[in-house]
Amino acid sequence: MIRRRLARTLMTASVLVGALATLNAGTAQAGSSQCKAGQFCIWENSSYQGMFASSQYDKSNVGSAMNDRTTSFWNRTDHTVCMYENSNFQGEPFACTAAGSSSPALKSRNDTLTGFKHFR
Ligand SMILES: [Ca+2]
Repeated sequence: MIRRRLARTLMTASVLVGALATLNAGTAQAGSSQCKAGQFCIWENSSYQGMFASSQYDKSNVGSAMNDRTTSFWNRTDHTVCMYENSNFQGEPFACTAAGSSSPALKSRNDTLTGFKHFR
């Protein structure tokens, strides 16, 4: 487990710099109001609380700060967004969410999101 986590950390470190350029991340003012129209939004904790990140673009890896921490989400786009357990959209998405859908608490796949992809 520790070894897997370390490998993952090393892997994400290389893409972190690029990811931060377009990923809006922050901890201030938690809550669903953080999520702007047109964005796919994720939070570290249930009920849209804790660390937050959002993007209108595909994210092959959300970065080490948010990797494997997503517990709630809101798809505030007008299209489907799929969530992936692995970086670079490898494997099948573990969930695809319709436009406008949200969840205050992911049940079966809590803390597994690494990337997400927009399907316009
Ligand atoms: Ca979490």
